[in-house]
Amino acid sequence: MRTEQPKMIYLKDYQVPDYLIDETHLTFELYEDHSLVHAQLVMRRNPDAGAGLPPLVLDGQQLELLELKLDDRPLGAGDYQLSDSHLTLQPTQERFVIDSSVRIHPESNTALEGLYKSGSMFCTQCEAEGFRKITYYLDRPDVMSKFTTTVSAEQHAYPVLLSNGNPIASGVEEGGRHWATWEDPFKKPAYLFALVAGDLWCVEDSFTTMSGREVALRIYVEPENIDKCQHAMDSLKKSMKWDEEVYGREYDLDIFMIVAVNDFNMGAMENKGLNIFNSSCVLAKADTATDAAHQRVEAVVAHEYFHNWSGNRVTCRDWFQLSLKEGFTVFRDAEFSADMNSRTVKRIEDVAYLRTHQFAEDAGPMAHPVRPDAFIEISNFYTLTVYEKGSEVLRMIHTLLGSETFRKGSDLYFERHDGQAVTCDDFIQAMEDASGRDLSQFKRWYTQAGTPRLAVSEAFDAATRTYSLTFRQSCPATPGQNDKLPFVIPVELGLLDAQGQDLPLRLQGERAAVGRSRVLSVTEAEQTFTFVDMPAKPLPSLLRGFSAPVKLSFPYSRDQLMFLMQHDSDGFNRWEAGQQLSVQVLQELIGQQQRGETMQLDQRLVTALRSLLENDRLDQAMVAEMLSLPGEGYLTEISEVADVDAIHSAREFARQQLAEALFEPLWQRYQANRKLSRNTPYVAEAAHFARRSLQNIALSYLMLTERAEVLAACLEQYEVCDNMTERLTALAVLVGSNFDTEKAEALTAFAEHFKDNPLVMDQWFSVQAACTLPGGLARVQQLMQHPAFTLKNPNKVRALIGAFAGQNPVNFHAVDGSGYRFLSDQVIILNALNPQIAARLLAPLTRWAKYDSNRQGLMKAELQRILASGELSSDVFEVVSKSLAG
Ligand code: B3K
Ligand code: ZN
Repeated sequence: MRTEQPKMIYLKDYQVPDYLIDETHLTFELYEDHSLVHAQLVMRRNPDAGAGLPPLVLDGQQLELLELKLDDRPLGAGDYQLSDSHLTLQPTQERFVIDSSVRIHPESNTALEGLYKSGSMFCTQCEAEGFRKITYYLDRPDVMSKFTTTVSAEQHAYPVLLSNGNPIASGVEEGGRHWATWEDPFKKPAYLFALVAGDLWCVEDSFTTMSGREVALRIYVEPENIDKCQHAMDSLKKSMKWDEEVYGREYDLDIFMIVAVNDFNMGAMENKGLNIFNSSCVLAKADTATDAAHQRVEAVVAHEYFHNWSGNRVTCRDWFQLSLKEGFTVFRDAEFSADMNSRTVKRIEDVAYLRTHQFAEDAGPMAHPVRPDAFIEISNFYTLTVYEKGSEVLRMIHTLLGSETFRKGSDLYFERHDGQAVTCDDFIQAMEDASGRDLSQFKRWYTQAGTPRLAVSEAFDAATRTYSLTFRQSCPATPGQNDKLPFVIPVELGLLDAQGQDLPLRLQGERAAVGRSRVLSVTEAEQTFTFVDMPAKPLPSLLRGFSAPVKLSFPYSRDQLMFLMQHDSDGFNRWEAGQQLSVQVLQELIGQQQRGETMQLDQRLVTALRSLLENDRLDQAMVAEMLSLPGEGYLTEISEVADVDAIHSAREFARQQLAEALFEPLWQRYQANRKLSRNTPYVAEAAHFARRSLQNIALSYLMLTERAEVLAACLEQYEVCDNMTERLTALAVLVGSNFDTEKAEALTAFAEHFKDNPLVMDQWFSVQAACTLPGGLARVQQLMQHPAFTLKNPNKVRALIGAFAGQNPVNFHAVDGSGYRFLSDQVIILNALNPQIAARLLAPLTRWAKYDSNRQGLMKAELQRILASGELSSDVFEVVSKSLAG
């Protein structure tokens, strides 16, 4: 907990470090009730920082200084100054060596930052500023050093001792202890440091790189999980190959290790040569992990591996540049997943996520540019904007330049900056140099927050056979930014004729048509593009593949949307047309509900979905995506003032009506797919994901009819299956149903069967937390008493409290404010235990501006209560204070 007032840090204040650390030699002595860290830092004055010898200010928090030497000379208390966060001393020469010894307490570190214990193992998490909780250091990413690390621990309890790089020596000591030394030949910033000590088993494999080097691959887990590593290992090998083929990037050490830990604040961490993962992002096996979990493991393994180049070999100069590595790496992993699975389905999932969650963040009090210009606590800026919008920015560059030129740009970037800590400007410069294009206007995507709106209108002139599209862009004000300049918005589009064929696209002034789907760059506040040779008025298909992260509007009629659903050559836009149709229909129901009228479902939606279900030539995953109505979160995001209850009942009404009207085709598709699933062993591949996704969405509709044969099928699926995807869906739909006896039995049986598997128990908590039946808060409070629940484990907090606040709007937003009060109670407790998790859990309360004035008042009162609750971490303080100011 801080004792100094949290202060804002600004990008404009960046200065190069006064000193550099060429070598870092660390020795850890790990014990049960404390640990000792000895650090030898070989330092020199930074030649780029000016003349003279300013004081050396090292970062350090929660460290007990035992000994300090400068060039082997012990320093006494008068030779340095210590504060809560810094150690300051005066060097006397350009080059010098600092030796320090500190005592730390990993055994009581519940913040899970720095060195801590997860179960019986020691592990680390240093990004962004955790290394300063391990030793006194220049804890900033532009100080890159060569590390050697020696770890010593009791041998029986900690047979495995790991750190970055290659193992170079090991031995045993007297008294049952042993040690190992690791050397990392690559310079790295401290945030990439890692250490692990534990009783771990490992799965081994190897990969031969494109230049013929053999790399040992190891995944370390607790012994009971050794059977759940194969999928991650396969994913790792695919990632290594893909990065060679698509980006020409080869792995650079002789060994690559992944360690799975149960207590972890995020998904995973790309420490050089020693990735540390939340076990939820490594372990996957048919009977315990769903299809979604398998895909997540594949994506996160790839993401962390790709960081070896985009993040580690070339890193960030300062934390404002975070999206340099994160946006780029998310873009890389998204393309990898698209290549490994269904490209269109991956895009649909990512866009649905972006529009629901990132758009909401970008419209709220924590809105910030992809490259923020100020922060109080950097941990709060590992956001959807930095990651997901950052990835969209990279995708737009890729779209504008084309993949070949983009690759030239990335080659130039890696070559030019290998071993350096750089900025987003350096990245753009490489893209400009490789392409010869001027991206200066494009760079506004890095500096202006908020989601741009793009309103499109059309005009057709039969006499001149011309068709014009006019684009008007605008961007709402965000905290600290009122007036925005126009963005460069790449709009991929096609024009459909009456048969649904893409017409050749020739713009006025062009000699010939340029393809049938093309990218226009919208760069002005208002801009018109005129197409010639248009025999009749076409129907536009706009923003194909979601070519820019904007809110596009065009006055489509429902019939036009149905036409696009059937005919658009762009798969993403077929889905998008279905979403827009559903949104129109649902908004009509919401209006009827609010006016107290009887709800009437537009039968065109039934017709459109029926034709999808009856067409067995369509990709089943696409059919499943198109059957999924826009979520309550998305309907909230696009509302001016979200009426939580009307949104919920309108959507449930529509689902119920669809289930009854489409019972026959749903039942047929369900039975056919279920039969195949029953007779096919589980395979984690796209075609199988597709079959199960259609089967499972069909089941979720069918259960709404409460017919006996469906209940029997659901119970049979629950009991007779070899995989968690079928079992968990059956459980989830039972939980959401009114079959109370069957529900209770299934929940009990499930918990009994999986009580020793924490990741499966997380899923058990989540399906109950997300259940929208009345009484949600009471159920969650009851579950918090369950022996498998603990506030100390971030996965449990997310599975139960996070799922309740984030995925159960009708219960969380209960009009008496009980959901808000519950959440803030948990935030106040977690503020002391784990500030990063506490600050993240708060997100739903920061969205108060979306709701009616009664709810706004209740939400703000809870934020006030948190603010007044005592000494706040900088993490929670920043989110709460900005939310109240907004
Ligand atoms: N780079 C890590 C983020 C860790 C942040 C901790 N506050 C995970 C990732 O993006 O790969
Ligand atoms: Zn990352």
